Amino acid sequence: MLHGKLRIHTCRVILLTSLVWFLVDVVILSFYSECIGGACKKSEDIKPGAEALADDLDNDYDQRQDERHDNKNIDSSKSELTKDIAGRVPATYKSTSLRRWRPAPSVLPVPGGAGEKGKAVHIPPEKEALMKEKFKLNQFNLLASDMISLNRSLTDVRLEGFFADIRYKLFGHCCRCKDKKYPKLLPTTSIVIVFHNEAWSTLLRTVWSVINRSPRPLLKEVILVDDASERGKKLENYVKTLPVPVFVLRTEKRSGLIRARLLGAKHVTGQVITFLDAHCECTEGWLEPLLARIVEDRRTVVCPIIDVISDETFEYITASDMTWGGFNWKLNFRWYRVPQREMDRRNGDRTAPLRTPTMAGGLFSIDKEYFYELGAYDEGMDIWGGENLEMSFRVWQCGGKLEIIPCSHVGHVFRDKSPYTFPGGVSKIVLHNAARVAEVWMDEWRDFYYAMNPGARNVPVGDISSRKALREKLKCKSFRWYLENVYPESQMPLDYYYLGDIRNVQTKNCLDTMGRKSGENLGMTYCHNLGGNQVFAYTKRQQIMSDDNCLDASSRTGPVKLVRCHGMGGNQAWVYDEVDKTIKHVNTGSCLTKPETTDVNLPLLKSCSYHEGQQWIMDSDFKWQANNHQDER
Ligand SMILES: [Mn+2]
Repeated sequence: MLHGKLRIHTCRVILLTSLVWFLVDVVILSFYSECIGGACKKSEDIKPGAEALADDLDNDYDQRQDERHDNKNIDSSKSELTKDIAGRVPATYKSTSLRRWRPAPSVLPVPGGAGEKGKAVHIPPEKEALMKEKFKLNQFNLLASDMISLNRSLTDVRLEGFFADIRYKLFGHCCRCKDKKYPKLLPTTSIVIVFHNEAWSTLLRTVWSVINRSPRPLLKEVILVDDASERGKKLENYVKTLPVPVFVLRTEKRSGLIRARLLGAKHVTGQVITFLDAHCECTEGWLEPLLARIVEDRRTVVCPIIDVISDETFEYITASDMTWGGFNWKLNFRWYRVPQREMDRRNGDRTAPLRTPTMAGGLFSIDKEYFYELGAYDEGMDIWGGENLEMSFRVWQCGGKLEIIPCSHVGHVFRDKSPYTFPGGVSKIVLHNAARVAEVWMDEWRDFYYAMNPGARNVPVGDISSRKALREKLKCKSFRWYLENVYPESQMPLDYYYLGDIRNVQTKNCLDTMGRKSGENLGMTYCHNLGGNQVFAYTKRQQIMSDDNCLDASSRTGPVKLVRCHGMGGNQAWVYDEVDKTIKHVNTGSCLTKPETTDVNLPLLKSCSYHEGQQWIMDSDFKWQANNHQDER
C-alpha cells in the first residue's frame, strides 16, 4: 500500500520536473530558434525555406572566410550622403508628399477553385495533348494558367519563426514579417510591366495580384508596355473596367525590354517606379516593406524575394531567403548562398534587408527621380540581358544600395527556355550588352569577361562615351572598390598575377576545363588561343581558377580536379615558379605533370623531377596584371 503511494508520488515528481524542463526549453528555444532583435549573438545554421528551389540554386558555394571585409565603407555611406547631396536627389521625401495607407484586405479562397491558395493544378490525362500544344506558345502550362482565377488566393508565405507566436506573446518581440511596423506615411508607386506576346491569363493575374494586394493609396497606376506583340488589342477595353488606373502603351516595333521599360518609366506619375515581369503574382504585404526602405533612403533599390510559380502546375513555391545575386566570368547572373558575413551584419535576423551584390532585374522598386539621376538604363543595350548587372554595378559604385527585402514576396513563373525571339541572334545581343557592362563598369576585370567569351571581342560594343561620362559625373567608385566592399565573395579575384592559358613546355598543349563541372577532372588538349575553357587565373591567394572552379588535389598523386573555389588554400593552393616553371601543389609538394600516353588529355600530379613535362608557361596574349593599388575614395 505504502509502496504504491510512494510510486505514484515518484511518478508525479518526475512528471512535474519534466514539465518544468519542457517549459524552460520552450522559453530558451523561443529565444534562440531564430535570432531577433540582437537578443542572441550566435547565429545558427539556417536551412533555406524551400528545398525545391534550393536545388536549383548554387548552394554549394563556399564562403571565403579569409576574405572577410568589414563594411566600414558601406556603413559610412550615410554620412557621405549628407555631404554630396548638393544638386542630387535628397535622401528622404517631404512628409507632405507621402500618403497614409492601410494594408489591403486578404484575398479569400474560392472553395473548389483551381490553384486556390497557390496549389498545383493537375491536368487530367485526356487533356494532355492539348496541354502540350499550348505549352509551346509561352513555354509554360498555359492550359493550367487559364484554369486558375485571375484573382486566385495565395497562402501567406512571409517568414514565421518557430515559436514566433509564443515569443511574441511572452516578450512582445517583433520577430516575424507580419508583426513588423512600417512607417505610416509612404510614397506612391507606379507599376511598370513590359511584355511581348504574353499570355492573357498570366498578364492579367499579375495585374490583379497588384490591385488586390497593394494598399490602394500607395498604388498610383499600372502601366503595361506591349513591346510589339503579334497578338490582338482587346487589352485596352479590358483595363478600362479595372478599379485602378491601368494604361496600355505600345511600341511600334520590337524595341526590347530596356527601351520598353524606359518608355513605361516616362509615363510614371508615382514617386516610385516598381518594375514587374508580366507573369508574376504579388503576395500579401509585398509592397509596404519595399516602399518602407525607400522612404528611409531614396537611394536604396529594393527587390522582393522572387518565389517560384511552377511552369508546369502553377504551384506557388516559396524561395529561399538565403540566396543573393552574383555573377560569373561570363557575366551571367547567378544565385549564390548568402555568406555568413552578411548574416552577421544582420545579427542573424533573416527578416532584415539583405545587401545583394546584384539583382535578377525583373522585379524591383526604385525612386523615380533617383532612377533618372542614376542614368536610367543604358539605351545602347538591345532586347534583353546584362541590364540587371549594369544597374547593379551602377547602384553600388555610384553611392546607392541594392537590397533584397525578405518580407516582400512576389512569385514569378520561371521557364526553362525563353519564348522570345532575339532579332539578330541571342548570343550576339547578349554579348553586346555584356561587353558594354564590362567596358563601362568593370575596369581591368573586363579582361575576365573577354577571356571567357572570346567571341565577344568581335561584337561591336557601340558608343559608350555617354555612359562613361555618366560614371564620371556621378563620381562613381571603381570596380575594385565594389569587389572589396560589396562582393568580396565574388569569383573575380581581387588580385591575380596572371590571366590566360597555361601550356606545357614539352607537349605544347594547354590545360583545359573541357567545359566540365565542379568535381570532375582537369583536362588538357592542343592550345587553341581562343580563351574560354583554356583561360585560367593565377591569383595572389595561390589559386589557379577558371570561373568559379579551382584546381584541386587531395593526394600526392592526384587526380587534379576542378572544384568550386573555397578560397581557403588547402587542396587548392598552388605556387608557380617563374624560374623552374613548375606548378607546385602546396599541400603535397607534388608538381603538375603532362599526361601519360594512356590518356593524353589527363594532366597528372607527380613528385617533382623538374623535367620538361613538369614545366609550364604562363604567357600568351594576356597580360600579367599590373598590381596597381590606387587609394580608393
Ligand atoms: Mn520572366
